[in-house]
Parts: sequence; C-alpha cells; structure tokens
Amino acid sequence: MISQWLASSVGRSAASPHGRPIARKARSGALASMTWLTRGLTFLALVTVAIGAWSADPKAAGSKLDTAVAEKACEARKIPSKIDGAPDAFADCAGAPVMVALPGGGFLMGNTLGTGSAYEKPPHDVQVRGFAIARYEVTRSEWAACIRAGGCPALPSEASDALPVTDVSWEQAQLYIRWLSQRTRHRYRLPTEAEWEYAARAGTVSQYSWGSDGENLCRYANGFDASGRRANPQWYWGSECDDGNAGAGRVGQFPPNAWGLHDMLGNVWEWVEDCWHSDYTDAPTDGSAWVEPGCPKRVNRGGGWGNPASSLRITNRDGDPANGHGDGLGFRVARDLSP
Ligand SMILES: [Ca+2]
Ligand SMILES: [Ca+2]
Repeated sequence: MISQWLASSVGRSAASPHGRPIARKARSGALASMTWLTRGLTFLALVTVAIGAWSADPKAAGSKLDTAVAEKACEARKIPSKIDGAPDAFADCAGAPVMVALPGGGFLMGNTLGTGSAYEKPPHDVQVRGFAIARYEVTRSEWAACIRAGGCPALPSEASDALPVTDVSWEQAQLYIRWLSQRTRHRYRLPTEAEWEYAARAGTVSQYSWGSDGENLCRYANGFDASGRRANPQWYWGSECDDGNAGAGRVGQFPPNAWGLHDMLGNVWEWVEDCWHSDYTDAPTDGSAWVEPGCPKRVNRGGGWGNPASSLRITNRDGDPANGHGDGLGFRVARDLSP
C-alpha cells in the first residue's frame, strides 16, 4: 500500500499539468542536484508522510479493524456441489447465503424460440464475466438476521425460516445487500438481468432450464397449480398437476438447474438490478446492468407461485416500481468474485 501510495504520489508530483513528458526530466534534474544526505532525508520524509496518510485514512484504518472483526465472525467455507459437473458453492459467513461461483461465458440473451413477447427480443449476444449467485432465493431466516442487526425492516411475510422473503421492494432489497456486504466485506448486489438469464439458462437454449416441458411443471418448479387453485379458486389459470405449494414454498424443494441453482424459475419472482426497458434494443452486451438514474421501474424475472408455465419461461420478464412489492416477489443476491 505504501509503495503504491508513493508511486502515485511521485507520479502526481512529476506529472505535467499539460500531460507532456517534461516532468520526468524535471524530477531527474532535481534528484541529481541532491546530496546523499538530502536524498535520505527526503526519502524518510516521504515514508513518514506515507505512513501518516495511511494511518489517517479512515478507509484504510477501518479496513484493518473491520477485517479482523469480520474474520472472527465470518469464516468462509466451501460447500460441495450437489450435482456432478456443477460449480462448487461457498458461504462467506455462517448464515450468509450459499453462493455458486459461475465462470464467465457468452450466451444468446432473449427469446429465439418464437414463443416470447416483444419485450423478450431482439435476441443478442452477451458476454458475462465470472460472478457468484445465490443457490437459493433469499430466505426469511436470512432476512431476519438483517432485522436483528438493525439493517433491514420487518416485512409483512409470516415468519418461516425456509420460505423466500416476499413483500420486499427493490429498494428494501438494497438494504439487505448493504448489510450483507458490510458483514462479509464482499461486494454483494443484485444480479444484472443478463447475469440472471445466464444463470437461469445454465447452458441451455430451451424454454425452461429442464427442457421444453411446461405441461408437467409440478415436477420442476413451484408455479400455479391445483394447490394454488384450491386456495385461490377465483384464479382460473395454471397447471392441472399439483406441486403441493399453494403459495411461496420452502426454497430448494425442486431439482436445481445444471449449475446447481434452485428456483430460478418459479416460487417467487426475483428482482434484478436493471431498469425496465420495453425491449432489448441497444441493451448492453457485456453483462452489465442497463440502468438510468431514477428509472421508474426495475426488472424482475423467473415467474412465481401464482403464474402459469408460460410465465416461468426463462426469457419472460416483468417490471415494477422500485418501491413496489407483493407476495410473489422476492430476490436472490449476487456478488463479484474479484475484490
Ligand atoms: Ca404451486
Ligand atoms: Ca424464483
């Protein structure tokens, strides 16, 4: 750190205000005129200033202190993959979301199967950097830890540890993410929309992560089914089968996709970082979030327990106000892999 500070400090003092390479010449001339004693004193002064600057930098000092605290409270652990060929997972702290580290890669984002709406098109090539995404939707148990720490508000969702948190707005999701980032000292965030679709596809190009079978949805995901209709007889849509969940269900009860991620499709819709756009014209192709400050709506993906199979297609998407919420809407976290 000190050497970096010195390097940048010397670089700044030596730089020409006009960007021309005169500074090197000037610095060399100044150094050449110094005695060895002067050089030594100058070096000592620079080191003293550097140490002082490092000590006085609240970010640097805080990093040292907070890292020690975090290391005591949080020991990252590896978690073996549950399926062959899927990436391993990890958790940064006890009780923190289980994360799956995905390698970067390219994919065709959007609907190419002729089944989607205009807002799922045009299909476009996207290159995503490696990142980590949660194996499960954020649960009420995980949210409760944030409430106890004073980082998150109580939500209308009834307490049940393994259910996904619902009735959570995009803005409230940011509070959980901020608290989790502070606790773990890693940069957690919502996935970008491109990252979400990349993760949901897990290498597939089909309607669903399990193929094209929407008729037997109950084998693969929590959508609107016979259970749902018994609880909500006024809703006429959905599958004839019964997945046993009239509403949001325990996370991880359905088979994961090929990368070991559960409930990307179904259970609850998931907020992502991006602002809502009515189609993919001019969408970024580097996997970054497509945002404009103050945008009125944020995207959510994957369909939920109240939706028919057609809404649980990988490429389906929706948008809601950032302060909007509902009992079918939750989120999962992502995080950068590099510091
Ligand atoms: Ca269901
Ligand atoms: Ca989901």
